[in-house]
Amino acid sequence: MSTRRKFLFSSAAASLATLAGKKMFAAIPENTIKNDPIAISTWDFGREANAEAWKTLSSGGSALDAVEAGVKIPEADPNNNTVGYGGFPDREGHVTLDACIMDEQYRCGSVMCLEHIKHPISVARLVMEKTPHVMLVGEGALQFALANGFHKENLLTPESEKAWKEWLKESKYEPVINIENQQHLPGGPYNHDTIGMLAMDAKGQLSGACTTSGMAFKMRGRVGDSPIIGAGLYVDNAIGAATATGVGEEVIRIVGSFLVVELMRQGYTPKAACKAAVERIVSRNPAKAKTIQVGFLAMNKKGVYGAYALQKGFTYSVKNGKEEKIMKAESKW
Ligand code: SD4
Repeated sequence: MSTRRKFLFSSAAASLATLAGKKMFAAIPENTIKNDPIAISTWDFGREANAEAWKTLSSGGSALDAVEAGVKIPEADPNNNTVGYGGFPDREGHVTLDACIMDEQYRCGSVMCLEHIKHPISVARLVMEKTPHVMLVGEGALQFALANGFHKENLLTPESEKAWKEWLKESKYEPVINIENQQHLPGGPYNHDTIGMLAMDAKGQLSGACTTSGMAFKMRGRVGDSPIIGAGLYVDNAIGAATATGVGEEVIRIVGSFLVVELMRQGYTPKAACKAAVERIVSRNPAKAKTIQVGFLAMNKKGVYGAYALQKGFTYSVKNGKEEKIMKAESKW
């Protein structure tokens, strides 16, 4: 190619890139911190989980170990009514837990509708590491956990049981927007929600974990997005990672976390990708989208992160070598 042709070619390419950039990234300020490692988690209670993950990340440990250790904090917290021990039960009084984990090699593991085990995330990790499978559910997941040294525990705390019995009086089954940040619900000063955590370690490797007791007082056997790879969590070490919180059915319908990662692959910033996924939910059923909450949280391979939700009130927690903070996500409404 002649020098002049080369010049014209590269100018045209640059203009196109600028145009594409304008279209995709316009007016979306990004929260950018580029010093690895980093842990980000859904909701304000992600702060304690991030702090635990940070012990691993700051000592040169892997993102996989960090996310597992991190989400075990809310799993063990009896005052957190939407994750692990102390989680609100299903409508028949059973606490059933869902969790999944994914690492930088596209390895993943998941448990669904697991009862009596306080740390479903660790069982999910064992499914990933010890079996040729991705998912184990219900009785089979419990059997696998018990065979691998986990112990049966009663996960229904007196507070959760009281809340369930209160709920039974009306048996109103309806997701409540931002239930996780409402202060006056039974069971504690804050009624929290699913934790999804994404981390990048000192080697720049990404991993993620997601764990929940699901929607409060759900139908027996109901499973949401959280333990479904691609819906509640997805990690592509070449591109980035994403996780979701809120009404799982709407996240599953659009394969939300995978969608966010694929949009980042196309060049969207994490926040723009989360926003586009939220818009996808709105486009499917605008009337319904107004009545529910869904939030996405994402991080790309450079440690740039962002979030977006349907409704106001979605918060997320960030921890890196420089700072620890809780952010308010922007929202559609
Ligand atoms: C689910 N996404 O089971 C989870 C739970 C949740 O607000 O985040 N609820 O659908």
